[in-house]
Amino acid sequence: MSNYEYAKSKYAALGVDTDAAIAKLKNVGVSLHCWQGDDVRGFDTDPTKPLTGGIQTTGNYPGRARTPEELMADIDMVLKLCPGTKKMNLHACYAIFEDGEWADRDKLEPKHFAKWVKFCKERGLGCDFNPTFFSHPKANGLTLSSPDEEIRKFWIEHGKACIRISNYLAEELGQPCVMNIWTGDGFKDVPADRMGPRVRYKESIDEILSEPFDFNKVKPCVESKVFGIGVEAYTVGSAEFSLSYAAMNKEKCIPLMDNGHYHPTEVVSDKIPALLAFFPEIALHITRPIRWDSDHVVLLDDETKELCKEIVRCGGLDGSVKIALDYFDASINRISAWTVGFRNLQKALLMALCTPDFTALQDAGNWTELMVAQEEMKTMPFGEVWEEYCRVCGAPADREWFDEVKKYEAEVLSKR
Ligand code: RNT
Ligand code: ZN
Repeated sequence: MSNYEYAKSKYAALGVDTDAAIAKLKNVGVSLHCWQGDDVRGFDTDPTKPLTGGIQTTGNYPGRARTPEELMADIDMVLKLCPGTKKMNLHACYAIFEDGEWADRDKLEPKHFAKWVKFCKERGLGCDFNPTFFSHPKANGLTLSSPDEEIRKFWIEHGKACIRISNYLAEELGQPCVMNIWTGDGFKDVPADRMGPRVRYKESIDEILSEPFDFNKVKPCVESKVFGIGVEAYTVGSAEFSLSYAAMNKEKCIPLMDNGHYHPTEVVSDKIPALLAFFPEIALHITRPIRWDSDHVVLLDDETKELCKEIVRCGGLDGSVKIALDYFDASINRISAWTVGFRNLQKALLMALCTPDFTALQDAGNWTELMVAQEEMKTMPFGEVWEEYCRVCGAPADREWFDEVKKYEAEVLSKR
């Protein structure tokens, strides 16, 4: 009996079909964020200028991708090292200009993403998209909530351009494009007017979403955040603001929760069924918050497992939960950061799929046995199932992929 056969029989005794779990997860699309590879720089602004607009990367590990070619080569490594179905996730600042051409954010067109479409088509990937409301001369203060009409209009035009680009991505790649609106709009210290920016933000999103689109193809989201670097006192797109916006505009917009964007003891795992009781679709950014940072590499920690348990338990793998990664670490090998996070999310999803449904124990009020059963799941031979999943997906197992990263670092990254 192989190790996997043994593990399979242990799970089967609990009523879990590990082959079915593997087959199910294999086809679940997870968005891979392009921005881990270059510290959220993109290609449309001066790379020597610091990031602005409520996010920041720290660290200067060598090997940052500086061009579309370098970023695509790095993404190819990650695609190879990770099991499962991937979808690309791009930001508008990753527009690729040709022949010395350049377009400002309000003038971006689908053609500026033609090379990404080619990249995705060649690899059979769908693509999600994000307008970039940061790291730009017009993003030094408020953007969509700005009291300066010229600035606010500029960013509305950017949002509309991004709807058109998202539509292009969806049509070209034959998969819906999740388009996430996040701004770092907010204030470092106690504001005089909390209402004005929120009313303007609401009107701006209304204007962006007035751009015609098919909600079956383009899936606009609004992402909330409780704080950002330099905007510690007040964010315009707070949890209540964003959730209310999505609730009032269900026919054209879905809520996005980033689990790094809440108070430290709040957990997004619990919010998944809360939102799914009202929304047919929700979107997630999976990340790891530590103290004041919201964007550390995803680990196989308790909350990642609980998030995945809720996604699975709530039927989210059938498309109602749009799953994306969102983190960036510039202090370690970036390919490794990407791979560790993606593989951990896959592990947590597979673990959830290999967990029996204990609802009957809960409904019978059998709390003693529920605790025993849930605790005993923690020492099941999951590693064997994970290894089988990697094998079925044609991806390297644990302890096999990191050598490839080291080789790539020596041969490619260290020469940049
Ligand atoms: C920032 C938000 C946002 C960004 C990306 C780059 O706190 O989480 O989603 O990380 O859009
Ligand atoms: Zn996010």
